[in-house]
Amino acid sequence: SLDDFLGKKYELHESKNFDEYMKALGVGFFTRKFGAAASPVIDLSKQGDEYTLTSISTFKNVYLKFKPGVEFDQETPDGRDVKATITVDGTTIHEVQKDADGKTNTLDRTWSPTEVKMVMTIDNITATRIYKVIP
Ligand code: DKA
Repeated sequence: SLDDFLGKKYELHESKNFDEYMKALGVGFFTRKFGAAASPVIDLSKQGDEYTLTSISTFKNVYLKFKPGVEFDQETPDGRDVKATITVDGTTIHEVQKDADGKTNTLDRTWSPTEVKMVMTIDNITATRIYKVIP
């Protein structure tokens, strides 16, 4: 289950179509460049029934706190305010973000012992990011 991966650290290893994805989100030039240059290290922790997905990088440190199935207000790393809901399915977390215009962005992250695979989609534009476990 997802909780088997608590405390394990993974570092960004591969990123596909991320610039196109950020453009589709409306992210500006400089944020796209700094965002693309970052190699975040992520880890998942849990306090009671609340998870924290921590992402540390030169671009930004992000602490994404969520309870499965409970909608919350999220400020995205590039500073947009969205309503987000995250559900847990096996070792995958499915995140749905809705912005003020009702536009939907989905982010799926799947944990395995060797990697975390992240797939993000908005407006039929999909980006894939692979994080590799730090041994
Ligand atoms: C990640 O966690 C990427 C998350 C995507 C955030 C949206 C745009 C960020 C702009 C730098 O690997």
